[in-house]
Amino acid sequence: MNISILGIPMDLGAGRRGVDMGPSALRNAHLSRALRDLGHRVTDLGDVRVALPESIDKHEEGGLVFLDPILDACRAAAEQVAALPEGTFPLTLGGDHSVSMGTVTGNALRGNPAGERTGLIWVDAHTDYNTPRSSPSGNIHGMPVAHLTGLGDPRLAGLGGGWHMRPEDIVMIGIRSVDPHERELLREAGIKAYTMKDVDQLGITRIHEETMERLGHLKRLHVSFDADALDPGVCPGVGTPVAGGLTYREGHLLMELLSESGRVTSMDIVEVNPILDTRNQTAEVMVGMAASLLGQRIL
Ligand code: NNH
Ligand code: MN
Ligand code: MN
Ligand code: MN
Repeated sequence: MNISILGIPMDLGAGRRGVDMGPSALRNAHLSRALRDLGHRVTDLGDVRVALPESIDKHEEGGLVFLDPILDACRAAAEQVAALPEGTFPLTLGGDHSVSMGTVTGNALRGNPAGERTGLIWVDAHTDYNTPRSSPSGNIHGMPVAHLTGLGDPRLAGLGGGWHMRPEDIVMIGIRSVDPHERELLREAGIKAYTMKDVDQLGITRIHEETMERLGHLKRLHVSFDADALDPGVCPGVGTPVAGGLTYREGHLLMELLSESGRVTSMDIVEVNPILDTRNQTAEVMVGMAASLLGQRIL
């Protein structure tokens, strides 16, 4: 397969600094080499240009922190991804999770004259379904899925022109932290979310089967993998750790099963924060997750 790597070194959407170094940390953990060793052709497109928080005002408007520069970076990411040739697998590196408004939009619109729908598998401790009104923090990384479905601020929700994700095309896995108003919005939208309780009770195998069935009508599937979905013991380098996450093997099993399905067409790795990490462990673990999704097998 042809894989194109694109970094979005942005921490403007998060409450803590440092995820802007995520793409470097992942490259330092030998991302390209790991994928080449699996037989893929890998092109690293470098990074999207992102404003530095030091060089702009931290203005907050309507419950949104750093709206304009985040919009710019998401637009640039969407454009670059949408322009990739068909048959290429885009592997996009955050950055905080607000980058996914750009990457998912770019992937959904890429080479798609027939308007095929795209499914979204959101692997995260959080549901990221806040709007500016429901958000307790104003941090845009807690809002990408809501905006992808058209809720919230019209500028962020308008990144895809008139395009929006359909709530029924979204499945979330690993969930264990949801804000009070966010919970109501999720319920209203009817988004399927597998909590950690579901992971404990059903197991990853069953969750994967149900996910494939639920998204069975879709030809394009995007996996957005927030490093904080994994347990903080496995991935300590994240800004909003929540205890009781996916184990190392649960993460790999999910990626292995998705890989075997042959249906995933793009992926993000986000929220890797090397400042908060231990010897780049989180980046190394996430490189392993990408490798499992892209065909690495034990035997
Ligand atoms: N729900 C919180 C908020 O909206 C935290 C979001 N943090 C994340 N999401 N890391 O994945 O501010
Ligand atoms: Mn997230
Ligand atoms: Mn998260
Ligand atoms: Mn819109």
